[in-house]
Amino acid sequence: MSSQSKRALIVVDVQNDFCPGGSLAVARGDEVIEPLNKLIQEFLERGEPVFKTRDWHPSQTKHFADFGGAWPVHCVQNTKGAEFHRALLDDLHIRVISKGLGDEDSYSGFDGTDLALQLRRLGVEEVWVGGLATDYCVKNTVLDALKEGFRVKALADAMRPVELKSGDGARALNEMRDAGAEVVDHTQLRTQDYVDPVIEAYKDGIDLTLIRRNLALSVDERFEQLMSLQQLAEELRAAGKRVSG
Ligand code: VGL
Ligand code: ZN
Repeated sequence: MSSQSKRALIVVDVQNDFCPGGSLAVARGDEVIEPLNKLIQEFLERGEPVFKTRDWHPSQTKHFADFGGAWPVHCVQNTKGAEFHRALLDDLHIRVISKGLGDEDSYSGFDGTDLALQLRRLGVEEVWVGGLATDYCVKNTVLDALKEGFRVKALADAMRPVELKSGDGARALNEMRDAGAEVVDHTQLRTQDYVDPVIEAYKDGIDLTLIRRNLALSVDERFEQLMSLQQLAEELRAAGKRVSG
């Protein structure tokens, strides 16, 4: 049970420019949102870390065709195209990793970022990866995660390829598998069965749903609950004085 390793979810580049209507639109790219939202919610409910990476380019970079690179202008910092798709779940607990800040084609969420450091500090051993695009940023993020020593589940039904050449998506999945990633459909994963080792340690006689609900609260919501408890305590104390006095 508590032999289960600590996990994190990495949602790669689900940004407007990679979705239908964007400047580097991935066919059916928005279809990754539904499965990823489900996973985001499940991870957050259990207090497990969730990361979103974003392609975050300067307006002039050798990554773009205009300056010698391969790609149309996309995901320029602080533009609408660089924003996460509005249907993708947002939450205070989600950590955002910005990448592609320079002139290199840095496709991986680990390239030039502190993602590996953050994962290690959190004690994470296994990462689940999905998003856009299968044959570029997802693939490179998965390969780097393996190089960094993490176990990887590549969420095949929660990613879509650019496919400059047809077949690139399938080839990318094979590369990930050959490098040691477990390629899975998210529906195969029994995420609900996960048992948090901390909860497990206190298990006797506690209400797990209460703890899960509390883990999902924001700091503000927790503060509000604390204040109302304090108020209740004061009222009880005042009532006690009236009775004894
Ligand atoms: C990506 C091409 C260029 C990606 C980023 O997120 O997969 N692809 N920049
Ligand atoms: Zn890019």
